[in-house]
Amino acid sequence: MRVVWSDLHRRHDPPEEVEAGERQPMREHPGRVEQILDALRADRGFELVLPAGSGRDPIDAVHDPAMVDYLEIAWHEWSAAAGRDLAIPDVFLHPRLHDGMDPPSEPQSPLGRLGYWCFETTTPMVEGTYAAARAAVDCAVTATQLVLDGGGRAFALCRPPGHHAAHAVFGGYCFLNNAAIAAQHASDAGAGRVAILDVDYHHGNGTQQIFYARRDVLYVSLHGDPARAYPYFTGHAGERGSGEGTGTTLNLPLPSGCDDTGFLAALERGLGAVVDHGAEILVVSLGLDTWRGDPLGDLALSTGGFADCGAAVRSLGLPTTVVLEGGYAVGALGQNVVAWLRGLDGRAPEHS
Ligand code: SP5
Ligand code: ZN
Repeated sequence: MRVVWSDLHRRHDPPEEVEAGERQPMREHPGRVEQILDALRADRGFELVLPAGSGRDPIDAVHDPAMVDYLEIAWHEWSAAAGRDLAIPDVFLHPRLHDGMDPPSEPQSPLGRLGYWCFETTTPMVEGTYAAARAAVDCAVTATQLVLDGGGRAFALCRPPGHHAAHAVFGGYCFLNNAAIAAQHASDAGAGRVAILDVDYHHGNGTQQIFYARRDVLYVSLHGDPARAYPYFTGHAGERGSGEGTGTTLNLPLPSGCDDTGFLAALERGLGAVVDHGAEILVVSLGLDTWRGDPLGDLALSTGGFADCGAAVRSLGLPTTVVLEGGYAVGALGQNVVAWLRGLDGRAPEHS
């Protein structure tokens, strides 16, 4: 299987994030990709390739171009105004702020502008953040193009991740929605009906929103129930899509402690929806933060469970692009990615 990666991810390396009101070391850091690369190389079953530059068009096809323009200059503008080099918003555009008044417009202040486009505090920007985010998109688009050209499967080793980035707002460690851009790229290339399967621990609010009213793109997500899990505001079972897209969003919220058996049962439901949709191509948002030792999650999947998940997705027989999302237990991240991808590749687990 081919793996598309870029070392430009290293340029996004903020030292800290603000989680639950505390500064702490950034969980979404370059070591994640280094660990995965080591495991992929050791396996010898993967061919590492670099991305082609895909330009702005596939990005502007899913995001507000004004947000992308902003991301390009955000760090420079904010850091100059704030006199600091780690850009984290301290004010946010809340939807009720303008109740009973004219709708908001983009603020003129650089300090206000960051909170207009970003929705939370765990998504700091540094000077190289935009370059890294663009390279992650290039990885996703290149991997999808490999799948469109040759069938089969490819893995986009994207960092920063993408599924929390919505049409016109970013957050959740995400700036540009790699998986949504991949899915739209496939659709624009004439691939037909597209399905996105999101197995990250967190609900992919951005991906859901981008395709919420679309009938041709199915979004299926397995995740920690938003009653207890970030991003809290989306991912309830009752969210099913809107307008002609009603029924092409499927949320499968999971209880704390959900193990391999419970997750695989929900995955079978999700795969059934992919089949019923008549999908001709699949994009997987692969988060490994469902692992039992992950510091951000509370599910209980094992490494062997990941192999079973990959094998279950393989059984669909669809051309498939797998896009990396979360996973923060860095010591186990490489083995977990390899297990999942070996399952997708139809290869036996490493130690059995
Ligand atoms: C791509 C991805 O996995 N993004 C996740 C972003 C989560 N950032 C905020 C997490 C805040 C929740 N804190 C719960 C702590 C549990 N120990
Ligand atoms: Zn996640």
